[in-house]
Amino acid sequence: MLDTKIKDLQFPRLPYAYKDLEPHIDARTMEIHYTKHHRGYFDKLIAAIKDTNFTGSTLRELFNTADRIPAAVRNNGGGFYNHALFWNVLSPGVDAQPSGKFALAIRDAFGTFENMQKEFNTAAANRFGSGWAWLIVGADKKLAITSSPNQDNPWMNVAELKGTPILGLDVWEHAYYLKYQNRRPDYISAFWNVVNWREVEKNYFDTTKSLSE
Ligand code: MN3
Repeated sequence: MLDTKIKDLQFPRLPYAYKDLEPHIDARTMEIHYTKHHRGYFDKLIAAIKDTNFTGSTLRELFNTADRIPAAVRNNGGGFYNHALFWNVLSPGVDAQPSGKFALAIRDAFGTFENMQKEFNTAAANRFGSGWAWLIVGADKKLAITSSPNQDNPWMNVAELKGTPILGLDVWEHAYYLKYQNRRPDYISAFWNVVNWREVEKNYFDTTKSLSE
Protein backbone atom coordinates (compact mmCIF):
# COMPACT_ATOMS: atom_id res chain seq x y z
CA MET A 1 0.00 0.00 0.00
CA LEU A 2 2.83 2.43 0.84
CA ASP A 3 4.37 2.11 -2.61
CA THR A 4 1.15 2.18 -4.65
CA LYS A 5 0.46 5.35 -6.61
CA ILE A 6 -2.27 7.25 -4.81
CA LYS A 7 -4.50 7.31 -7.87
CA ASP A 8 -4.38 3.47 -7.89
CA LEU A 9 -5.20 2.97 -4.20
CA GLN A 10 -8.29 0.91 -3.41
CA PHE A 11 -10.49 1.30 -0.37
CA PRO A 12 -9.83 -1.93 1.56
CA ARG A 13 -12.45 -4.43 2.70
CA LEU A 14 -12.95 -4.86 6.42
CA PRO A 15 -11.59 -8.37 7.15
CA TYR A 16 -14.51 -9.26 9.51
CA ALA A 17 -18.10 -8.18 10.25
CA TYR A 18 -18.90 -5.04 12.28
CA LYS A 19 -20.20 -7.10 15.21
CA ASP A 20 -17.25 -9.48 15.33
CA LEU A 21 -15.16 -7.48 17.82
CA GLU A 22 -17.96 -7.25 20.39
CA PRO A 23 -18.12 -6.84 23.31
CA HIS A 24 -14.75 -5.04 23.19
CA ILE A 25 -15.55 -2.80 20.22
CA ASP A 26 -19.25 -2.46 19.41
CA ALA A 27 -20.82 -3.01 15.98
CA ARG A 28 -22.25 0.51 15.65
CA THR A 29 -18.86 2.12 16.33
CA MET A 30 -17.20 -0.21 13.82
CA GLU A 31 -19.79 0.54 11.16
CA ILE A 32 -19.54 4.32 11.53
CA HIS A 33 -15.76 4.22 11.90
CA TYR A 34 -15.26 2.17 8.75
CA THR A 35 -18.02 3.48 6.47
CA LYS A 36 -17.92 7.16 7.47
CA HIS A 37 -14.54 8.03 8.99
CA HIS A 38 -12.18 5.73 7.09
CA ARG A 39 -14.14 6.09 3.88
CA GLY A 40 -14.12 9.85 4.41
CA TYR A 41 -10.33 9.98 4.65
CA PHE A 42 -10.04 7.95 1.46
CA ASP A 43 -12.52 10.05 -0.52
CA LYS A 44 -11.01 13.31 0.73
CA LEU A 45 -7.48 12.12 -0.09
CA ILE A 46 -8.53 11.32 -3.65
CA ALA A 47 -10.30 14.71 -3.90
CA ALA A 48 -7.29 16.56 -2.42
CA ILE A 49 -4.79 15.14 -4.93
CA LYS A 50 -7.07 15.47 -7.99
CA ASP A 51 -5.42 17.57 -10.69
CA THR A 52 -2.23 17.99 -8.60
CA ASN A 53 1.30 16.61 -8.94
CA PHE A 54 0.51 14.20 -6.11
CA THR A 55 -1.55 11.82 -8.28
CA GLY A 56 1.63 9.98 -9.27
CA SER A 57 3.07 10.02 -5.74
CA THR A 58 2.95 7.18 -3.25
CA LEU A 59 1.98 7.38 0.41
CA ARG A 60 5.62 6.72 1.31
CA GLU A 61 6.66 9.81 -0.66
CA LEU A 62 3.94 11.91 0.97
CA PHE A 63 4.87 10.74 4.46
CA ASN A 64 8.56 11.50 3.79
CA THR A 65 7.62 15.10 2.98
CA ALA A 66 4.74 15.50 5.48
CA ASP A 67 5.97 18.90 6.65
CA ARG A 68 5.80 20.29 3.11
CA ILE A 69 2.50 18.98 1.73
CA PRO A 70 -0.98 20.53 2.05
CA ALA A 71 -2.75 19.75 5.34
CA ALA A 72 -5.61 17.98 3.51
CA VAL A 73 -3.16 15.59 1.84
CA ARG A 74 -1.23 14.91 5.05
CA ASN A 75 -4.32 14.40 7.23
CA ASN A 76 -6.33 12.30 4.80
CA GLY A 77 -3.30 10.33 3.57
CA GLY A 78 -2.43 9.49 7.18
CA GLY A 79 -6.06 8.75 8.01
CA PHE A 80 -6.41 6.38 5.08
CA TYR A 81 -3.19 4.45 5.87
CA ASN A 82 -3.59 4.37 9.67
CA HIS A 83 -7.08 2.85 9.57
CA ALA A 84 -6.13 0.25 6.97
CA LEU A 85 -3.33 -0.89 9.29
CA PHE A 86 -5.62 -0.72 12.34
CA TRP A 87 -8.35 -3.02 10.90
CA ASN A 88 -5.75 -5.60 10.01
CA VAL A 89 -4.21 -5.84 13.47
CA LEU A 90 -7.62 -6.50 15.04
CA SER A 91 -9.35 -9.85 14.99
CA PRO A 92 -12.25 -11.62 16.68
CA GLY A 93 -11.60 -14.71 18.80
CA VAL A 94 -7.88 -14.18 19.19
CA ASP A 95 -6.04 -16.92 21.01
CA ALA A 96 -2.46 -16.55 19.79
CA GLN A 97 0.07 -14.53 21.78
CA PRO A 98 3.44 -13.37 20.45
CA SER A 99 5.79 -16.32 20.10
CA GLY A 100 9.29 -17.27 18.97
CA LYS A 101 11.63 -14.55 17.75
CA PHE A 102 8.95 -11.87 17.97
CA ALA A 103 8.31 -12.68 21.66
CA LEU A 104 12.09 -12.50 22.24
CA ALA A 105 12.25 -9.09 20.53
CA ILE A 106 9.50 -7.84 22.87
CA ARG A 107 11.44 -9.11 25.90
CA ASP A 108 14.64 -7.60 24.55
CA ALA A 109 13.06 -4.15 24.19
CA PHE A 110 10.70 -4.04 27.19
CA GLY A 111 11.74 -6.78 29.64
CA THR A 112 8.33 -8.44 29.57
CA PHE A 113 5.20 -8.54 27.44
CA GLU A 114 3.32 -6.84 30.30
CA ASN A 115 5.83 -3.97 30.38
CA MET A 116 5.34 -3.45 26.66
CA GLN A 117 1.56 -3.28 27.21
CA LYS A 118 2.04 -0.83 30.10
CA GLU A 119 4.21 1.45 28.03
CA PHE A 120 1.74 1.27 25.12
CA ASN A 121 -1.21 2.00 27.46
CA THR A 122 0.57 5.05 28.83
CA ALA A 123 1.31 6.35 25.33
CA ALA A 124 -2.33 5.81 24.31
CA ALA A 125 -3.81 7.33 27.47
CA ASN A 126 -1.49 10.36 27.53
CA ARG A 127 -1.87 11.35 23.88
CA PHE A 128 -3.70 14.64 24.36
CA GLY A 129 -6.72 15.14 22.11
CA SER A 130 -6.88 12.95 19.01
CA GLY A 131 -4.17 10.63 17.78
CA TRP A 132 -2.65 7.17 17.75
CA ALA A 133 -0.44 4.90 19.85
CA TRP A 134 2.05 2.68 18.04
CA LEU A 135 4.37 -0.28 18.42
CA ILE A 136 7.11 0.33 15.87
CA VAL A 137 10.28 -1.25 14.52
CA GLY A 138 13.11 1.28 14.41
CA ALA A 139 15.88 1.48 11.81
CA ASP A 140 18.00 -0.53 14.30
CA LYS A 141 15.28 -3.27 14.10
CA LYS A 142 14.43 -2.75 17.77
CA LEU A 143 10.84 -2.44 18.98
CA ALA A 144 9.67 0.81 20.55
CA ILE A 145 6.44 2.54 21.61
CA THR A 146 5.41 5.98 20.44
CA SER A 147 2.32 8.06 19.74
CA SER A 148 1.36 10.69 17.20
CA PRO A 149 -1.19 13.52 17.04
CA ASN A 150 -4.15 13.74 14.62
CA GLN A 151 -3.63 11.37 11.64
CA ASP A 152 0.16 11.54 11.70
CA ASN A 153 2.12 8.29 11.96
CA PRO A 154 5.70 7.10 12.55
CA TRP A 155 6.46 7.02 8.82
CA MET A 156 6.21 10.80 8.64
CA ASN A 157 9.31 12.96 8.63
CA VAL A 158 7.69 15.01 11.40
CA ALA A 159 7.33 12.00 13.75
CA GLU A 160 8.77 12.26 17.28
CA LEU A 161 10.10 8.74 16.85
CA LYS A 162 10.35 7.39 13.32
CA GLY A 163 9.93 3.73 12.43
CA THR A 164 7.67 1.15 10.84
CA PRO A 165 4.34 0.82 12.67
CA ILE A 166 3.41 -2.85 13.22
CA LEU A 167 0.55 -2.30 15.71
CA GLY A 168 -1.56 0.83 16.11
CA LEU A 169 -4.44 1.99 18.27
CA ASP A 170 -6.80 4.77 17.26
CA VAL A 171 -7.48 6.97 20.31
CA TRP A 172 -9.73 9.50 18.56
CA GLU A 173 -13.02 9.78 20.46
CA HIS A 174 -14.86 8.52 17.35
CA ALA A 175 -13.14 5.15 17.95
CA TYR A 176 -14.68 4.59 21.39
CA TYR A 177 -17.12 7.29 22.51
CA LEU A 178 -20.42 5.46 21.80
CA LYS A 179 -19.50 2.58 24.09
CA TYR A 180 -16.93 4.05 26.47
CA GLN A 181 -17.76 7.82 26.47
CA ASN A 182 -14.87 9.55 28.30
CA ARG A 183 -13.33 6.28 29.57
CA ARG A 184 -10.42 6.01 27.16
CA PRO A 185 -8.44 3.72 29.54
CA ASP A 186 -11.28 1.14 29.46
CA TYR A 187 -11.22 1.15 25.67
CA ILE A 188 -7.44 0.72 25.71
CA SER A 189 -7.65 -2.33 28.02
CA ALA A 190 -10.44 -3.85 25.92
CA PHE A 191 -8.31 -3.41 22.77
CA TRP A 192 -5.80 -6.04 23.98
CA ASN A 193 -8.57 -8.68 23.77
CA VAL A 194 -8.85 -8.24 20.00
CA VAL A 195 -5.24 -7.77 18.88
CA ASN A 196 -4.38 -10.09 16.02
CA TRP A 197 -0.88 -11.12 17.12
CA ARG A 198 -0.36 -13.28 14.03
CA GLU A 199 -0.73 -10.19 11.87
CA VAL A 200 1.48 -8.04 14.14
CA GLU A 201 4.11 -10.77 14.10
CA LYS A 202 3.91 -10.90 10.31
CA ASN A 203 4.35 -7.12 10.17
CA TYR A 204 7.41 -7.50 12.45
CA PHE A 205 9.05 -10.15 10.25
CA ASP A 206 8.26 -8.31 7.01
CA THR A 207 9.84 -5.17 8.48
CA THR A 208 13.01 -6.75 9.87
CA LYS A 209 13.44 -8.64 6.58
CA SER A 210 13.15 -5.49 4.48
CA LEU A 211 15.56 -3.64 6.81
CA SER A 212 18.11 -6.42 6.18
CA GLU A 213 17.90 -6.14 2.40
MN1 MN3 B 1 -10.42 6.63 13.46
